[in-house]
Amino acid sequence: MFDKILIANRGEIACRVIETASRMGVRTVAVYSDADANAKHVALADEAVHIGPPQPAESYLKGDVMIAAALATGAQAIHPCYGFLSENPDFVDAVEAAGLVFIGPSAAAIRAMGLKDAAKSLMTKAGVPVVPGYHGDNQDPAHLAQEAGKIGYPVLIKAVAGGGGKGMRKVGAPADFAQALASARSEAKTAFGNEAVLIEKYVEKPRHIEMQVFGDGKDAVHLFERDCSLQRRHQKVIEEAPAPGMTPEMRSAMGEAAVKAALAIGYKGAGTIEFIIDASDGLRADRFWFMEMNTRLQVEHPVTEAITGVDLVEWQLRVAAGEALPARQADLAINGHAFEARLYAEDVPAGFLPATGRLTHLEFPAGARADSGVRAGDAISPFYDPMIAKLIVHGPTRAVALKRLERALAATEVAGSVTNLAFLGALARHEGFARGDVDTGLIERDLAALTVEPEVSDAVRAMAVLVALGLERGGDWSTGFTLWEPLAQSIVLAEGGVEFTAVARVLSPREVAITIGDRCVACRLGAAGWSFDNVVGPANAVRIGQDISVFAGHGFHFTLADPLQRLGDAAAAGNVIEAPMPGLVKAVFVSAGDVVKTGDRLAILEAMKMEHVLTSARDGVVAEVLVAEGAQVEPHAALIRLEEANDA
Ligand code: MV4
Repeated sequence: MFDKILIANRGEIACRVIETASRMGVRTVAVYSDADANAKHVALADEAVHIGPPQPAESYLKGDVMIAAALATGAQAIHPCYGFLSENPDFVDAVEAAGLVFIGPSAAAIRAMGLKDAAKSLMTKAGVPVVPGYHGDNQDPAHLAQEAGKIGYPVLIKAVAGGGGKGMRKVGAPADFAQALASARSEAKTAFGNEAVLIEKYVEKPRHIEMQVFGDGKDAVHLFERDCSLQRRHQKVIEEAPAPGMTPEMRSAMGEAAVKAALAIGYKGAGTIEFIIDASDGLRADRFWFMEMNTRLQVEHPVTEAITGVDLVEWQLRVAAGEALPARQADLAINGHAFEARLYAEDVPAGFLPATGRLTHLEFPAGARADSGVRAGDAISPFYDPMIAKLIVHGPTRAVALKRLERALAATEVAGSVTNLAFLGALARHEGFARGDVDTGLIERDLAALTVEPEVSDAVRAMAVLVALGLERGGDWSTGFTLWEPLAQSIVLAEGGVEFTAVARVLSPREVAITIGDRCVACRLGAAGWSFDNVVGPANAVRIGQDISVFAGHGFHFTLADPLQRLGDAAAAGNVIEAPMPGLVKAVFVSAGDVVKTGDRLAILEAMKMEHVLTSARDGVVAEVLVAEGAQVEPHAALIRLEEANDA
């Protein structure tokens, strides 16, 4: 086994690989860009090497820099994880030329699967079913149109260098073929610098089922299937293993085909054979076809680990270190059912836009595996994939595992960025999904229902008010509980930019009546936490600065609006003179209507035993004096508001 390996990646997958390596006694070297100097993967590794600026092209995609870092630290092997350099055969060649081990397949295996047309020909020869179609060299439009006619419409035009649906066009009738071909070609040329296409029979109601394979260069096994049909715009959302509705016959036919595919290229390491399934008539052993092979560990590998008990990263290290396959096919079996949900920092109502932000609060539930590359306090950077975590659950049956997924999602707490948690929760409760009726069109068909924003209840609002008042654990009348006077307090909270006012009347340390609009919520603190109108309410809530998050199945986020603070925010525009620190207003020299010039004395603030003279930063007219002499003020409190001389 290796003494030390370098992990040429970041985020959750770098953390995942480091964990297994450490468990096996293998020392780890992390690499990091400027954006990742304090990242979790760096903290987990035994040592770390800085590799460049945040842009991936300048850091995580630099093969020569990775190799130099491995040589400098005495690492014997490089683990590429997924993405970045993981499927770059030139990198594999360079790693080997430097006398290092690439933890993954050979460059030749990666090249053999790199182009769709060549891969399809190879698979056909190996006896693996491929989608009926044309994948020859003749790219003449008339010839392609003729081939499309032979295949029978509808057909799908695909870029041979394609991926992620780019350069793909469905054509329903011969009359539309020429135009679709031209547009697929130009998209492929732009995206991949290769305009060659192939034509396939269009598969109706497709399901995406992939087989996990593992080889040692001589022999290969499969570790059953994963169903990744729940996708949105080619982004997987929830994956599971095994596939719902899979029959033993179809599983062994697909497993056999996947092993044939791996053996055909002398495969070494973890790989995935993607199949497309025509599910228009259920799962049938004669309706699956090879799509492509991913020559790396996949994002969704944990569902396979959950049902087989195999640590795929351990297998990767052992095979790369020269060991034979750790198990034979007959040793492998499926235990129960597993789901993985991908938790993203993204703005679902805005059309699933990637989001950024600092995660002020992050809690995962016990009872689920959470693979995450971030901790509370870490930022989601705009430079990388905005995935926060993968939540993986396992159960004896699909129904039990799905319930566990639903509960795990409801108990996941994130503050500081918007997330897709509510969307994942809606999917976990989707009836068709619960029936196992999955196909790649499910999300798009039901998008409106799946993206309905969760309603904010009065209980959730009342909880936010309690947190704003510092009452989440009840009031303590003996030590500095400040609500004696007044016993009623008015609080302004903003909810998605819309403000509401709540009046809280503290009746006792454990009883508060909160009025929001024309409703009154009776809040009572008992052994199980706060109840609202006698219903036990949200489990948890946190306040970080002015931001309050209440967790009640989803995160609901509020901002505490301090009227002085709101005025203070205008200071950036130069209109408001703020208190630079907490203090006592000793004197105010101006009143509304006074004309002031740059440098004029406006007020004196006494703070930290010193007097601070506040002067005007510009010429103007005093619009408003917001404090009186003798007032105690908070930092950033607005003291005086100016306006332009000619505004008045
Ligand atoms: C197909 C297909 C229907 N018929 N091929 C999309 C990305 C690429 N990996 C393969 N894709 C498809 N190929 C034929 N002959 C439908 C898709 C497809 C799809 C496949 C898997 C998962 C999600 C998908 C979403 C839309 C279309």
